[in-house]
Amino acid sequence: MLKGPVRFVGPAHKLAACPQDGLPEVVLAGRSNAGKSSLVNSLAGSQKLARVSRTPGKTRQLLYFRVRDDWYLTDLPGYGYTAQLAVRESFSELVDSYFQADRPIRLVLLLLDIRHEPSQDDLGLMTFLHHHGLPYALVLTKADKLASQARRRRREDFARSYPEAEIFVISNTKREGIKELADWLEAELRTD
Ligand SMILES: Nc1nc2c(ncn2[C@@H]2O[C@H](COP(=O)(O)OP(=O)(O)OP(=O)(O)O)[C@@H](O)[C@H]2O)c(=O)[nH]1
Ligand SMILES: [Mg+2]
Repeated sequence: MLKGPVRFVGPAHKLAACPQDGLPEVVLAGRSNAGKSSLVNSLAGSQKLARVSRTPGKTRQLLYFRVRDDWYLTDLPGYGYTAQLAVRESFSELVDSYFQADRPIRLVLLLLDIRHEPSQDDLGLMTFLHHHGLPYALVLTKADKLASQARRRRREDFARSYPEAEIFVISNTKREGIKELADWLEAELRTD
């Protein structure tokens, strides 16, 4: 858990509505249903902070959470959930414009379901982040769905494929790996 308090600041449906105070942001990105909003709750130690749903596409705006007065956790809408092209494009435009807007992004956490290979959208985002020099870590979610040996194997697979990336394995439901991730984030964001 982060050394709170973590509080909901508000949604931003367009770039102009994002905070303008220059505080660093840790961004949670990944496909819909990967567990981004659940991770906000896990990190904050509150199951009610960010809305989670069985139905993919729960988060439809950028949601800002402030960690103390120091930095933001930004929960992005997930990609790849809807067949409705118009809806899908307006969300992905928001996410694209967000990443290209020169915001004070300190770190991107790319959430991937540990059971699946990265999608085309995941790979596209990784290429984009790499190209723009934005540091990112891979957070493999839903580890509780695998036995420990399979879990270890998946972690090794990812480490082999992405040798330069920091990798975390977590379960939001079993609250595993959360402390390691929270401690690492606090250390990365420390300014003194
Ligand atoms: N078993 C298991 N289920 C999880 C875990 N994390 C999230 N879930 C479930 O996965 C579903 C989606 O979780 P969300 O946190 O809403 O996913 P999201 O990435 O915010 O999805 P969007 O808002 O659509 O982008 C919910 O039913 C969660 O309860 C996990 O670590 N283990
Ligand atoms: Mg969400």
